[in-house]
Amino acid sequence: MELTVIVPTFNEAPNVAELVRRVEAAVVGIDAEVLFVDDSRDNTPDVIREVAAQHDLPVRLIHRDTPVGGLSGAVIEGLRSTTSRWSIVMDGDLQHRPETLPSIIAKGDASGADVVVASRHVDGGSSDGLSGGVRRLVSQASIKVTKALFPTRLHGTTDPMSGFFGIRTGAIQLDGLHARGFKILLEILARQPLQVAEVPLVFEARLAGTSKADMKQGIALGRQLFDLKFGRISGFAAIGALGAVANLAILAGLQTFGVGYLAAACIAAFVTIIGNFLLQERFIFNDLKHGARGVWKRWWHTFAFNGTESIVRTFVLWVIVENTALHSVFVQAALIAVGFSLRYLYQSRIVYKKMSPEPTLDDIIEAEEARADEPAIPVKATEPV
Ligand SMILES: Nc1nc2c(ncn2[C@@H]2O[C@H](COP(=O)(O)OP(=O)(O)OP(=O)(O)O)[C@@H](O)[C@H]2O)c(=O)[nH]1
Ligand SMILES: [Mg+2]
Repeated sequence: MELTVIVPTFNEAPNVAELVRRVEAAVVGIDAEVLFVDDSRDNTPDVIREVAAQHDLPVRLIHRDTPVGGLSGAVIEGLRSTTSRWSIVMDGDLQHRPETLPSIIAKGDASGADVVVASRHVDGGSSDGLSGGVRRLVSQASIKVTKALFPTRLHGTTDPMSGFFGIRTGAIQLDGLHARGFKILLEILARQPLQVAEVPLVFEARLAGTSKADMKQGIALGRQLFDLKFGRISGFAAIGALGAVANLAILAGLQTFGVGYLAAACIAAFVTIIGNFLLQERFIFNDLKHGARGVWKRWWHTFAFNGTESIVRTFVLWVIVENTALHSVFVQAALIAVGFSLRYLYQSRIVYKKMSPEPTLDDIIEAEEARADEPAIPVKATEPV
């Protein structure tokens, strides 16, 4: 197939019929399909099925019962499930004109680009449909900041936050992408060097339904930028540093209440390991945890490794300090640095490792036991409709 139009949808029922009608008219002469990746909580999937039955244009639906990674996760899932020559990602509320679709492929083929961005900020483009002057200002400011942070990778685009873009299938590495937030194009462009071309985007007002953009998306963008710029390890280090400060505060605090220093150290270590685990689950590995082992297993792995690391580190500290002239604080600092690296490797490679699709014997037994308790396990529906 020539083109898959990937449309992420969240409660977009009133827009589906008009969207499919306009896409079908726009792609005449192109071997195309529409793929809705839907996380709706309303009747959008039913509407998609009804509308699909009324059109010759092939329409597929992936409805996700567990919407991992929100809008970005939906787009990645869509990209994974197509082998068309081009994939074009487009909003489901008709803010993106379907009539632009053929020009994206034409531009990509003429320029040889991997990615074609429909941009509001080139000649012929406009962002008039963006509701409110404040939102337009915020949008422009965030583009400036983002481009300043990634001058090389984003050199080829004037609109790295656009939700309307084409991808030459196979040109990008999907595995390294972090599925979170609204700005999947930014994620794609910042993580890998790609050849980018642009076409103008006239950004319309949303046809019907309600916006899902809110303050939370702004915070998510901040976190995405931080992670893209500094990587996961710096966030991990920040949480580790916070943990170290908390550890000392608890140690000192408990001693003022008369708790002995060894007992206080154990309590401080325990509390900090729990605190660090919760923070890293929420902020550092939140995009990996869904594909990894279960939360209790993640916790026991973390606890066992951190506990063992503390004990071994203290023992090595004792051996070195007793047998050399080195000062204990310097030795401890060096050991903490080594321990930090090992902990990071262990967490990212083992605790949050994506589990293989082949189940182990333990998994099969566990699944059998769970099935006996719970007769109906909902499954994801990938249906041609
Ligand atoms: N699958 C999926 N789609 C989503 C999710 N959140 C938003 N979308 C879809 O992504 C597209 C963009 O979301 P919008 O709410 O229109 O965001 P926006 O265009 O920045 O905001 P407005 O200008 O107010 O429309 C729409 O098609 C939404 O239905 C989600 O969590 N999962
Ligand atoms: Mg919109």
